[in-house]
Amino acid sequence: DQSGLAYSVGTTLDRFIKSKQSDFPFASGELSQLLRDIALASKIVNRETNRAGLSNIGGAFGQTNIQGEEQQKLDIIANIRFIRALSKGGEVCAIVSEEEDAVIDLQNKSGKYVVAIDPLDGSSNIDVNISIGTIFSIYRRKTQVGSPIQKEDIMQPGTEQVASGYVLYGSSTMLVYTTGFGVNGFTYEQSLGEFFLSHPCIKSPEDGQIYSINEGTQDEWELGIKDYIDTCKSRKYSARYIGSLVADFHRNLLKGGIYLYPATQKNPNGKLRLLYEANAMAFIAEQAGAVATDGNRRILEIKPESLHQRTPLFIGSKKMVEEAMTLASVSI
Ligand code: AHM
Ligand code: MG
Repeated sequence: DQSGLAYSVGTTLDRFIKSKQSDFPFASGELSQLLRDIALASKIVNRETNRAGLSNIGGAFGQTNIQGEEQQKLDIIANIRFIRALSKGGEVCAIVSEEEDAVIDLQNKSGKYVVAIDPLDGSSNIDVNISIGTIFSIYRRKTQVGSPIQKEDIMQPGTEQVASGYVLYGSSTMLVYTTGFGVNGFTYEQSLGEFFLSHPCIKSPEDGQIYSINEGTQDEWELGIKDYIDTCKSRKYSARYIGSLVADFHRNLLKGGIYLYPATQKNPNGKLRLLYEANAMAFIAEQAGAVATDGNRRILEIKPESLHQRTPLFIGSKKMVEEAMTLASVSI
């Protein structure tokens, strides 16, 4: 059921998740609970993000640290908040986080889900009051529930995701997610402390007129990428680059556009991480009718080899990504 339309705009996230449980006839409701846990943690991070500018003013919120410790950075706070929410919920057995070198094994005997998360993406934008985001992927563990976590539970290709999503802390805060039955977006109403369905059944325009790439590295791109960006310019497309994947992706998803992070000298495999950045966005993109590739392969089909593996990423409106890839392959 792709409609989501049986539910009027204004439905709360909780109610929406509950009503969608019938998409999984044999499910026990744990995935629903897990999504609610993530939503709760994102509300806390939203609160911290909103007052980030004040967080270094000692005692402004009665938060003076009695040990005299330095205030923690927002990305660390977000990491702690999400890990806490995911550990307490009981549905998750292991977490992969951008902020942690190793897999976090929660030693949870009943948890059947694995979560990969970038708790606060867009690090260069955190201190300067520009949109940032949280990105998450949810997998079902492959080995038996209750047994020790194995590599195969963690290193799953994106096609195995049971859900993915992002939270955008922007001019308003939004949570967008998919469980493989279309994409729905919810806007946070601060005064009520609730996410409300505001963007049911998001579909990406097939074509668009926005391109998003860090042009400072132009001299390092393969020729085809440069050809494509020159084509965008010849058509007077708009260049838009926030430097927060969530924000750039979200805008392009709604308006039509392409986001590109190719290989560069500094990042020969691209910059973005497969497990907790590219896969989540690729699942959402495909569910909305858009496309995500590393230049050769569908992002979702890449078999991960390491936890923090990077990948080039070309994602967005179908026609734009296809044209970019055609030019890229011509020049090889
Ligand atoms: P981060 O995880 O350190 O925040 O890096 C990921 C971010 C993305 O959100 C963004 O699209 C990209 O890095 C921007 O990179 P650059 O500054 O190289 O253009
Ligand atoms: Mg990141």
